[in-house]
Amino acid sequence: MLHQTMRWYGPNDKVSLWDIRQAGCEGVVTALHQIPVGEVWTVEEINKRKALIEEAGMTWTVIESLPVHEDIKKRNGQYELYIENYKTSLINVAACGLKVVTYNFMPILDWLRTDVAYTLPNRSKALFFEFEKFMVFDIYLLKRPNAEKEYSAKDLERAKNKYESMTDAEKDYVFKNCLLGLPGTDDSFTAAQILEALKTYEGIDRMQLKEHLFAFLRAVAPVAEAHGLKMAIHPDDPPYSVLGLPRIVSNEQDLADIVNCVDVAANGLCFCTGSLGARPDNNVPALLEKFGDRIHFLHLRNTKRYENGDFYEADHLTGDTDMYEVMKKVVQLMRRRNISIPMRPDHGHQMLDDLHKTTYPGYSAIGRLKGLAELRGLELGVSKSI
Ligand code: CS2
Ligand code: MN
Repeated sequence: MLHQTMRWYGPNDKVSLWDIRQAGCEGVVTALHQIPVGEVWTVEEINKRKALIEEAGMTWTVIESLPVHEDIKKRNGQYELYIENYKTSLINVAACGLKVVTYNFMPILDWLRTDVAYTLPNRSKALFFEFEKFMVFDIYLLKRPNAEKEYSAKDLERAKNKYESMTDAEKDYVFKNCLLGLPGTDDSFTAAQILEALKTYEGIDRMQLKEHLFAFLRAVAPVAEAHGLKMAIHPDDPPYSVLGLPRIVSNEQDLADIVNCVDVAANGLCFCTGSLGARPDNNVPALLEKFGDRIHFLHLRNTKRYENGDFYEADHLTGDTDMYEVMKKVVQLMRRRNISIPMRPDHGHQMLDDLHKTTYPGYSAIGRLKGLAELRGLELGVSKSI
C-alpha cells in the first residue's frame, strides 16, 4: 500500500500532528522552515523535529522542501558556498535516518494562483488560476516592463477587456493573491521586490536555467546517492513560463532531461499529478509509467482545465486527470519495485469548520482528509481488483 502522509508546517501549524494522525497518516512531510534558505540544516535541528513527529506516533517520511538558494539557480553570488551547504544538509539528513528530499527549481516563486479562495458550487473553496486575471496582474497591476511582448495580440485584447471590466476591489484581490509568498509563510512579496528579483533573471533563458539545474545535480546527486538518500524534484506550477521567468520542470522532455543528466536513482522526481495535469499535453498516467523507476514521492491532486487557459483544483478523484488510471499505474509500479511509495493528497478544499479558520491556502485539514480518504479507498479497490 501507499505510505500515506500529509504536509505539516511545523509547531506553528494550526493543523496538529494528532490531526494528521487521525486522518490516517503513518507519516509526515515537513521542513525546517525556520532555517533561512541556503543555511545548513544541523543534525540537532533535524533530530528535534523528528522527535516531535515520533512522539505523535508517526515517522518523518519526506522532507519538503530542502529549498535551493536563488544564487544556485542563477549561478552567481555565493552559489558555490550554497551548494556546499546543500551537500552538508543532505549528509546531516541522511545521518538522521531520513530518506527522501523534495525540492524545486522554480525561479523566485513557487506555485501561483489568481484566487486562493474560489467558491465552488457547494460553497467550499478551491485554488484557481484564471489566465486573463493573471495577464491583468502582469501587464496592468505589476506593470512588468515589456510584459506585452510575451502575449499574442488576441490575448492582449482579452487582458484589456478584463482589466476594464474589473472593479478596484477585484483588482486588489488579484494583486494580493499573485504576490503571496511561498507555501508555509504568511509573508507576501511587494511588487517592487518581484520587479527587482525579475531583473536578476534577465539573460537566463530555459536552456541556461537547465544548465544550472544540471550543474547543481551533478554536484549534489552523487552525495545523495552515496548516503542512501533520494532527491525528488517537484514540477513547476503552473507548468509553463510565468512573468517571463523560465520554467524547466514542466513536461515529458524536461523530466527526461533531468533524470538523464545524472543517471542515478538518487536523482529522482516528486510526481505531482496536480501540477503536471494543469497542462493538456501532459498525459499524466503515461508519464507515471514512463518515469516510474525514478519516482520517490507522489502528490496526488486533480485540476479542471478550461479551453481559455484557466484551471482550478478539483476534487481529488474528479477533474481532468483520470485518478483511477493513475492509481492503477501506482499500484503496478509499487508491485514491480516491491516498495511502498510515500504519497500525500497535496492540497484540499477549504470546507466545513475550516471555512471559519485561517490556514495556509490549500492546507486546511478537512479537505485534505477528504482527498486522502478517497484516494485510500481507491487504492484499496484497485489493489484488490488487479
Ligand atoms: C507544493 C509545492 O504546496 C504545494 O503546492 O506542492 O509548493 C511544493 O512543496 C514545492 O514546490 C516543492 O519544493
Ligand atoms: Mn505538488
